[in-house]
Amino acid sequence: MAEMARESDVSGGGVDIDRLEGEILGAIDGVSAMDALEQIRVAELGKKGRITALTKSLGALDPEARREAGQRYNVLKQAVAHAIATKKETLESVALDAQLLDETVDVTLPIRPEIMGRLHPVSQVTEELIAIFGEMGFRVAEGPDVEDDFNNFSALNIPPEHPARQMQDTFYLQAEKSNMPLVLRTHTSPVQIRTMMSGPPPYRIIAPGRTYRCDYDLTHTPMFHQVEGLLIDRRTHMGHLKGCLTDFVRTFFERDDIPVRFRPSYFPFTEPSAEMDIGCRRTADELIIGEGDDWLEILGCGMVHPNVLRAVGVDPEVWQGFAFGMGIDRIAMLKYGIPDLRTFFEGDLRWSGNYGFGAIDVPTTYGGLSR
Ligand code: 2NM
Repeated sequence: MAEMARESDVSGGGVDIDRLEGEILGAIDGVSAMDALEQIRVAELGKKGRITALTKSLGALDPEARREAGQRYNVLKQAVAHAIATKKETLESVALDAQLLDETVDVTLPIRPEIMGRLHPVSQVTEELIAIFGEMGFRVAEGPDVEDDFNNFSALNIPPEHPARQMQDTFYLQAEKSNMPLVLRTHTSPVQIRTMMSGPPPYRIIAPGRTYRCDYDLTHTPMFHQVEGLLIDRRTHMGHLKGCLTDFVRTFFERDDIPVRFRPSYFPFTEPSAEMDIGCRRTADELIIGEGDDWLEILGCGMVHPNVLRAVGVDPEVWQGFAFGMGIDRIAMLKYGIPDLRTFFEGDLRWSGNYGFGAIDVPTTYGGLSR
């Protein structure tokens, strides 16, 4: 040790480099804050730092001593730079550990209701529909909001002159390249078309989602939600349709004695077509569902038209079935007593607080749909 010290004494041209190195490394070792470490870096390696000054002083030495001292200073410089870098890493990792410890989230803490988001009634009802029809074997199918004329109209047996195609009812998009007009889907039926074109029967699907029509008043918004269902098999008949939809409304409104009736109707895509009513009672300011001798229209349905099956390449001599459609917003209003449709899309947090649902419990038919 004494030998070494003497030697570096010589190479340092009067400065004890070993002692200096020990002193600096000791200071770095003792540091516990990033700014103190930076101060040391500036004081030693900065433009006016001690080691920088030593290097500058080399010019005054004769060549032999300069070479020897230069090598020693370089070693010193590297040792100090390395010690600083290592210390910096340590400090950063200590800071991260402290931050992680400080920001720990205790997931076992009870929920604070005042900061919990609420599920929109449309989302809640959609989950309920999925639960009910899911239990009957229907799977959820989805498709794009922007559709072409074939999927939204032609394949559904809606002729070119049909009023539904008019500009007043349908949002047409500016055609970009082709002369094929695109539309915002006016119903979710194009999802059924896509499903039938993408694989062979049987089919058992529901398609919930956004739909668009040029309409805005007390009971209509230009964007609204629909669910449609499709069941195609070899021997499906109107009795299946009636049983399926009767079970549905009774489960949905959570009353197993709701009276139902089917009235003849017309849709281009079904034959025969029907509208389903449920029993209700109307008082001055209330609508009670499931009792009384008044009727309330709830959905449209029918046996899928052979022309629709032909359009998607399904043989109507072998396959047949039913389809139905209803407004999700409307059945949400009926079930949960929400008077004004337009409030659905205003994004008012006070409204969500009042009409919204807890986001934790998933509706099931056995666990209670709306509890
Ligand atoms: C309704 C009423 C009756 C319907 C028909 C089809 C398809 F694609 F299979 F032909 N999808 N949805 C349908 C039938 C929809 O909504 C009131």
